[in-house]
Amino acid sequence: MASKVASAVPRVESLAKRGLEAIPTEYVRPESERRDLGDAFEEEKKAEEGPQIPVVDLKGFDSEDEVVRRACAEEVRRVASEWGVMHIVNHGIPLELIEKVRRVGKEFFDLPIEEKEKYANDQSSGMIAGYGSKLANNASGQLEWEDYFFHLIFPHDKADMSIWPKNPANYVEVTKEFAERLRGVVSKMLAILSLGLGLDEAKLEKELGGMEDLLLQMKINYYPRCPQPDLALGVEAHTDVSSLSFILHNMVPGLQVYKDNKWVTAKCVPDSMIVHIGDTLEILSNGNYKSILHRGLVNKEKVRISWAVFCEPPKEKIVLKPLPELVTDETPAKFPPRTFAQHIQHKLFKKTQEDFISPK
Ligand SMILES: O=C(O)CCC(=O)C(=O)O
Ligand SMILES: [Fe+2]
Repeated sequence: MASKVASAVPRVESLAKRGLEAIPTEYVRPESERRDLGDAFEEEKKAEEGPQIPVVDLKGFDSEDEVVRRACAEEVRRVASEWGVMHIVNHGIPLELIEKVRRVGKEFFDLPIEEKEKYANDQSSGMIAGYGSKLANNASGQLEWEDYFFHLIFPHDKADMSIWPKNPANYVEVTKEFAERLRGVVSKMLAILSLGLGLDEAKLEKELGGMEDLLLQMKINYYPRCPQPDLALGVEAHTDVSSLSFILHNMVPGLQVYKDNKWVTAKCVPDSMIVHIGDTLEILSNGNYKSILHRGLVNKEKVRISWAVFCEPPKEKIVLKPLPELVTDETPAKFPPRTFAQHIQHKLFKKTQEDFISPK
């Protein structure tokens, strides 16, 4: 039912704090999706047996030895083609800095909800940066079990610092430093992925807008404990529209990726970051690199926090299409040319059509 209660967006955190035994129906997934949902901790245990998201060591890429560098690029290429997602270790970001990022994010979410509401976004007027929760955007009113904080973190001159959390006091300093260091890792990953496609190392970075135009957007996902984790999702199944996405979390499981017709639960790998190939790189690589479907489970015991950083090309400036070097008679272009904005629109339209054809 469409209503106009735009003022009070329900925060999942406040629902969770009420100690409900049953979650409100808007959070209950449709029957077809519920069949394979479960508590993230139990799913993590079950996952011990099956296939695992590969762990890739980036150390080799810093070597002076060209053979070692190429071997590292080949491993990343293989995993990006077969999985589209990997845990990276030896990524070059100091672990103390990552700990600080985790600390300031947690401290922000530990603030009372009224404090966080001062940063509330206004999705109806297109202001998506800030503190938010999903608004129902389809007929079923389906919602996700999470609140979030979303903001652009790089380049610094494009970031609107007025909306960054002022509490904790070191949030800005820590996040800025993290953004800078992560930007270095983005360049490194793009160089490795370029090499893997037989391209010049600087190619993908340039195609995506380079230092000035490639934007890093951070979304801190806050998933409260959920009394019925087998009925809900923290984040519904999607592929990221970004070029690359980086994910850190507080070592609580939840992420699942869809591989070979099965959901694979990501293990918590110490000192690693998760990297997803997003749609934009799938397009540029003409499908050589895969943007994998993924979702977030919730659990009964522990709050999960994840930090997703999406590396996005500019909305209008660049037309995304398979790189000519990768288009041949045998491998024709798999994707039509689209700007990033058009790609997002196209996905939204497709989703609306699906909801229309099979309302959940
Ligand atoms: O929390 C996670 O691990 C994944 C979140 C995610 O997929 C997203 O924010 O796009
Ligand atoms: Fe995602």
